[in-house]
Amino acid sequence: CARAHHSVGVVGAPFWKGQPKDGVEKGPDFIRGAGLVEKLRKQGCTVKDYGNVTFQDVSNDSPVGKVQRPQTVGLANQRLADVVKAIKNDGYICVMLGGDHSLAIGSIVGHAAIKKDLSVVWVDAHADINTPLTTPTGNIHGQPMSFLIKELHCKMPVVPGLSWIKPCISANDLVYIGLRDVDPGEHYILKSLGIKAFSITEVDRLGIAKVMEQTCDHVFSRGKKPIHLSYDIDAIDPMVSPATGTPVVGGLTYREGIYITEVICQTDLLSALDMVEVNPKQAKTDDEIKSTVNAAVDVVLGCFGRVREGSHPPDYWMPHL
Ligand code: Z70
Ligand code: MN
Ligand code: MN
Ligand code: MN
Repeated sequence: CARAHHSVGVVGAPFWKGQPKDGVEKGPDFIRGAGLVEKLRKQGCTVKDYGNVTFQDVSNDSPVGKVQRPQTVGLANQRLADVVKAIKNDGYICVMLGGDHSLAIGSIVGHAAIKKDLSVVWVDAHADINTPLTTPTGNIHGQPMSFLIKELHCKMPVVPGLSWIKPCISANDLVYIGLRDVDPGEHYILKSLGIKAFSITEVDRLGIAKVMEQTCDHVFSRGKKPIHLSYDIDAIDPMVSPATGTPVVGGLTYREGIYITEVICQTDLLSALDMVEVNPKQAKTDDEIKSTVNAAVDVVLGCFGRVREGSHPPDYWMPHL
């Protein structure tokens, strides 16, 4: 897979209003600024950069129950879903650079509109599956999966601005990796729907290689379907990726975080990737920005054939005497 050809469509989604901390809208430009597109091409990918999505502001977007900025987040995700649809229709693997994790709504809805029957692998410290009724914060970046899971539909209130979202993922087709900050309502949902979740404790118990074997077994058990990988940079330990809105100690090591992407790449089923929650403004130093952005870039590169053992093109010719 090291030199397998990948066609990659990159889109930036500079949006932060799914949570209260601005700065995460700078993610796409920082990740591009670190050379993402050039590095993907250097490892053999065909890349089209679709630029950044532009988002409209919605005035008078007052909370509905606890839910903050439902109209703004809803409209942004409708826009994003249309762009992701276009990228998939053009035949690319879609890479969405966030932005906060509420954007997974548009990314997954757009993806699912083109590829029926997806698996979702969600790498995150958080489960992001609070419903508008269980959310302790009201932040929609803590709720995206609740809008997307078919089995939760009956528990979802109608929220103006978000009522267009049609759930498109079965509870059986979702796997979590890296969880370590899960709210009571979320834990109840995971257990009652039997959602496959490898918390950081399972990573400790099994090791990341077994976790990925079992992740693949689970997502392949109902046939080979396209994979949507939704990768929150806060899954990785804040020693490595501190520039994020909600760092949680005791995360994945850099190596574990990258190993996940190498295994996903080898499945050859990756169809869309979200790289979200890089917030340069949350960094205390330039080195913290660098380390976080570098981890985000390496996650994307790992998804598209970068292998740490090194590689050479099939036509490599050894210099000789
Ligand atoms: C909490 C909530 C969250 C990311 C924080 C936190 C969710 N469970 N997600 N940071 N990326 O607000 O629902
Ligand atoms: Mn590959
Ligand atoms: Mn998240
Ligand atoms: Mn998170």
